[in-house]
Amino acid sequence: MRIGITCYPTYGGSGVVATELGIELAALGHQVHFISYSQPFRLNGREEGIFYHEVPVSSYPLFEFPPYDLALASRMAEVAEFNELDLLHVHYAIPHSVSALLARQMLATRGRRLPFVTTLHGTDITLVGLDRCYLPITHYAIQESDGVTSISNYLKEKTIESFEVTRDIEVVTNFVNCDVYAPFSDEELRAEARRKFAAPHEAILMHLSNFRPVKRVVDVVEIFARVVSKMPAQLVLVGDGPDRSAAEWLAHDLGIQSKVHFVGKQDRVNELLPLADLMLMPSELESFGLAALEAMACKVPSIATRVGGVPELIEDGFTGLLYKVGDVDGMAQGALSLLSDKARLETMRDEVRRNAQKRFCASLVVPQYVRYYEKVLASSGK
Ligand code: GMT
Repeated sequence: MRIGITCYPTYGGSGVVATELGIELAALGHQVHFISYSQPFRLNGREEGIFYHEVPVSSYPLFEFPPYDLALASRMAEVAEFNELDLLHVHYAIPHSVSALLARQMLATRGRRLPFVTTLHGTDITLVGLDRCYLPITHYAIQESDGVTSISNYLKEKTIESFEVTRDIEVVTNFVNCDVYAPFSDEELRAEARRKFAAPHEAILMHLSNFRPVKRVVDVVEIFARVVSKMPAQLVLVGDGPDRSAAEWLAHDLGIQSKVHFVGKQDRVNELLPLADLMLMPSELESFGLAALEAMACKVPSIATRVGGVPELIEDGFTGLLYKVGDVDGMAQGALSLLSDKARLETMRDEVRRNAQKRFCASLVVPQYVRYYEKVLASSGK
């Protein structure tokens, strides 16, 4: 198949899923065309079968808000026509599904069919999509998509309930390439690599996100402060975003700044995750929790919140520990209890890796997308 993919190309879970999907599809022999305002950050531009088409957005003094969604629709139609795309797959409903709808209509007037699949990721439904200024158009574009997938059952139900969507939604979960996201094969190498952040007797806690308020990064620092007051430990925060400075201030105020490492945005998080003993994901909401899945594949269990789709990924007590949002005392207690019980931690470490491989491996999930594309193409008469 020749597939066009549109996503937010910078840091964020939906862009990561879209990019990893493109890479996996190309590896299966499909031709993949990314269409967005900049090259997705996990692409290096040399992957076989993958092409990137930039969307230029010109500004003009009259345009206080340059219309990216229109430029995107034009580019989608052009790329689809020049490269004979079979379908478009857009990640994150706003505004990508609306642009795809326009591109489909433009091409229809030229006698070409261009079905599109919209994948719902989370805040496009739970936050942004419920904003009155976006709700009617998001609802319309979801209804009019040729196919709609969501990354968890939670998000599917939420979409049906909040948007009163009446069409079918297929659940295709987030996935991880278990060969790329993997634990160290050698404990000595792991111990050596951990020295970058911690002495041998210290635990490493990690957090990975875009530091938006929904991630509650300040809670991460609060949890760590409670842990480090009881045992030697270091905290590594991967990513960047609006709440970074609040977290930095808190680390300073609590006097633990020398043990808190803000490493910023990283391209190869698969090299950092296996260093951790535990992942902290105290989010206000997660439709799935891709960061926790990536950690699981690297043999790292999460201390997380029981929100959204997280319980579909993490079984409390078995593949991680789940708490109420804001329960920093509980999460710190949970982390301490696991870190001080080596046998229990080891069992859980093995279990999370097994679970990632058994349920969420790219080789299992990506074919679900391919089958879904085939179904959409068949029902749209292509
Ligand atoms: O919250 C983020 O990290 C970004 C956001 C996005 O759309 O880019 O992530 C959402 O999509 C991820 C990939 O499908 C999910 O794993 C995240 O749970 C989801 N985030 C939220 O629901 C807050």
